[in-house]
Amino acid sequence: MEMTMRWYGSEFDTVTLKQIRQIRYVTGIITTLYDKQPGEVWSREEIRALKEEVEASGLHISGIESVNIHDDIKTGKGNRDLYIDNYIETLRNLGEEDIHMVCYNFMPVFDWTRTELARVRPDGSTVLAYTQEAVDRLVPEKMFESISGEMNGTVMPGWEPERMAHVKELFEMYSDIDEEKLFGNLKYFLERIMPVCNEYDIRMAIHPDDPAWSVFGLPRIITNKENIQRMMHMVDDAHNGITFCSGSYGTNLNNDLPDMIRSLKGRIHFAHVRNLKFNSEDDFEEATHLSADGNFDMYEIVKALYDIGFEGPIRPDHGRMIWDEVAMPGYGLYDRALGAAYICGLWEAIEKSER
Ligand SMILES: [Mn+2]
Repeated sequence: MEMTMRWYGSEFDTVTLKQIRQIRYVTGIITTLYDKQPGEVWSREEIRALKEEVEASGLHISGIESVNIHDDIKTGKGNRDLYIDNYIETLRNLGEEDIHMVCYNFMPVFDWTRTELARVRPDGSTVLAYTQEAVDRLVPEKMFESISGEMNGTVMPGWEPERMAHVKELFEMYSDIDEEKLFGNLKYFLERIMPVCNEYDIRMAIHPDDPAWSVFGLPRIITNKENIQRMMHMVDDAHNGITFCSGSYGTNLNNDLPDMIRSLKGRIHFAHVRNLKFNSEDDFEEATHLSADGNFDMYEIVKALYDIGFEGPIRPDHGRMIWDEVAMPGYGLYDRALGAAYICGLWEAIEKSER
């Protein structure tokens, strides 16, 4: 594995490449062209400029999170083919620039969903949290308003104000889309992009739905082992793989995370490792990475990745906000650096005990 950190670009991130380099555990950067809208082509020049900036800091790009998918592709409507053509061109340009891993998601309307971005824990740190009760109380169109006040002046991925201004229309677009149709549209998209992925060895890594169940009546398909197996079999190519995000699959306590990892050998191209603490079945908060602080056995998760011979990038996922840092919720420097150190410590211990 390679330890990496997500970085949103110097224009958008409060964390600098210089700071990330000094974590030392981290050698790779997961990044994106953050101001690109879904459906837009990423030019080679833009990709190269980003790459050069990262490399000038002594790091390198280990993958892209994300190249977002236009809603016409997810719904199979309107200009789907045009947007897939654009996506293919972006993949080709990434391949030409020697970038071989792309994370994306196929979630309708909302990317990840949380109901609080700054829940205060007993130690005074703040974390992202979710309660089903709060979601059930909300009108979907007000979702953005309800959380935007806690974004610390940052733009959060998947919650871009431009997109959220059209939430009502987006819901209408998805009104006749059920799980079967969404699976069909994902298959259509994957079949069209696989040739370019094979040509340039680009590993596509779909991010699970977060939380791993339907919210606001919208269909969600990347939620459990059975559905991922279905997705991988329907387009049976090693380049069609997944991002194993413990914090997203883990929202459903029925998901056995180490077992899922073992069953996906060869198809996990990227891993997000993080812990969650459940206060009840539908009230959870993002804990520290430490096993003892949450519900997951982080040793077993990292061990499963080690056992399947995982060689891709891992990143610590959302961290708490600690030490008075002001940053994009979940994406401060300090707690993610602690997370990276913790995961690397587990990895070293496993590696040495297996020798
Ligand atoms: Mn994730």
